[in-house]
Amino acid sequence: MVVLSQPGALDNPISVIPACNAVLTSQAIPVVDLKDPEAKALMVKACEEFGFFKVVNHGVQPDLMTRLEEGAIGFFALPQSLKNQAGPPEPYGYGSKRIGPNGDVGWIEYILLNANPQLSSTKTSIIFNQSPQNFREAVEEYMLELKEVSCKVLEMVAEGLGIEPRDTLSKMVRDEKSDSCLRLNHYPTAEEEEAEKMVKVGFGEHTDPQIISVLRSNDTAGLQICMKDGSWVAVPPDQSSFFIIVGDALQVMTNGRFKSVKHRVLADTRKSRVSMIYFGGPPLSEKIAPLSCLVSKKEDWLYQEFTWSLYKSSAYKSKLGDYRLGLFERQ
Ligand code: GA4
Repeated sequence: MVVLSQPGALDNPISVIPACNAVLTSQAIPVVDLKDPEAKALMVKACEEFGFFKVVNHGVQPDLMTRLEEGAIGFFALPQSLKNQAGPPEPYGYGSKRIGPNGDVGWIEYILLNANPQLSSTKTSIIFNQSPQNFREAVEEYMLELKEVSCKVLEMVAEGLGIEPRDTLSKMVRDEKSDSCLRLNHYPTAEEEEAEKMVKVGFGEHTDPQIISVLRSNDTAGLQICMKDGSWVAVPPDQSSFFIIVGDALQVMTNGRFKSVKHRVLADTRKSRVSMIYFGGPPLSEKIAPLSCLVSKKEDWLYQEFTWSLYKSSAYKSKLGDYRLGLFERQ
């Protein structure tokens, strides 16, 4: 792997990988039609095998996705000095190239928004004050819709696993204190000649700490998921579908039956990529532990119980690629 430094801009360089290294297949990715009578069982199978699947027939209007994408593109097109006023993200707000507080970098700029409007930060207000009103409206509408998609998927998964009541998982995301968030990512194009030969690491490999993430992107490739054997598979973009990502908290609640999938974005620097991800998280005070209906004996628990607040603060002390659940495994 070749690493090019970005003089003056960052303490750490953004990694670049020769494009020819990305020899990957994509046939493996499961697709679940929400209207399919077999959908629940297919979701469970996909979560066990991949921690990842694509959802079609989800009912979210394409127009809402387009409005949000256009709003995001409008914000990212603002002068850098204006965007910087809404950053750095702590953790909410505008960020550029730096991801998280511990030195991770990527070929990316982004907005991170709390889904709970009561917890909106000053930086969030700066974002919306600099954008047309319809951007704020699209964000609010999208968050409501995506909360529903997340809860619907979690209810189907719960039914597929035989968890009762069926809202055991979804109620954490539906809770008014749920610690969910929305991320709008922009992986820009690059001007250098290098762009022809190289792909830059847009977002390095990581798992999502929350229960479930629902990703939608424009039609630019870049997302890759890691298979159980450690190989990487490129996910073909599909702007009309959602991609479901199992998070660490769901791995714990299923006692490891579902694995939070390691994923990354390798940016194609000839075509910009815009993605929007809703992260469904529990309330900060929620206790996360293997569900008793899935593991009856406590001695079979693979993880200790923790509050979401503790896990989140531990995640923010880690580097992006760290295995964060290691600290919470039982001996
Ligand atoms: C990964 C999933 C979400 O994008 C995110 C990220 C967060 C951030 O960018 O602020 C983290 C990362 C994510 C995991 C470990 C910590 C926190 C950056 C980082 C190094 C918003 C989240 O919740 O966790």
